[in-house]
Amino acid sequence: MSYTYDDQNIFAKILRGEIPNTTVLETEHSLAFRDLYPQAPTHVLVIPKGAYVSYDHFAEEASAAEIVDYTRAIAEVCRLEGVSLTTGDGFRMISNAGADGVQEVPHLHIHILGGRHLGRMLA
Ligand code: DGP
Repeated sequence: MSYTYDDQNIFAKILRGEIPNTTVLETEHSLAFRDLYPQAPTHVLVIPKGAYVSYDHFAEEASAAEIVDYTRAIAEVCRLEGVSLTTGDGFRMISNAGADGVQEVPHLHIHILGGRHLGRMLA
């Protein structure tokens, strides 16, 4: 079975400039912007510009250049937001996928949360 990508999802529209966003960082292959409904003082979504529905899709099919760019963009956002271990007190990364993961927007995004103690979370 292969991955299915719906190019009418909200983040695809953000990438096409059809919906506004508050950009934190843009790189060649990645975009980071503020979550519309922040759950913490820092709540940034980092997405690849390519059409990937989930992390497993991205990891399997993205180029090495896209993967390096995306990985580094996430770290750079943490630094810029003052939550990295070099600039602050830490952060949490979450990526929901599919129905069981309760993924609302079907374009890969990693949530970066920080700026407060986030409590324990495993469920
Ligand atoms: P998830 O459940 O992991 O798919 O989270 C989707 C997140 O996207 C959720 O935290 C709210 C956020 N979101 C939904 N619509 C928009 C939007 O139009 N703009 C922005 N910036 N964030 C959005």
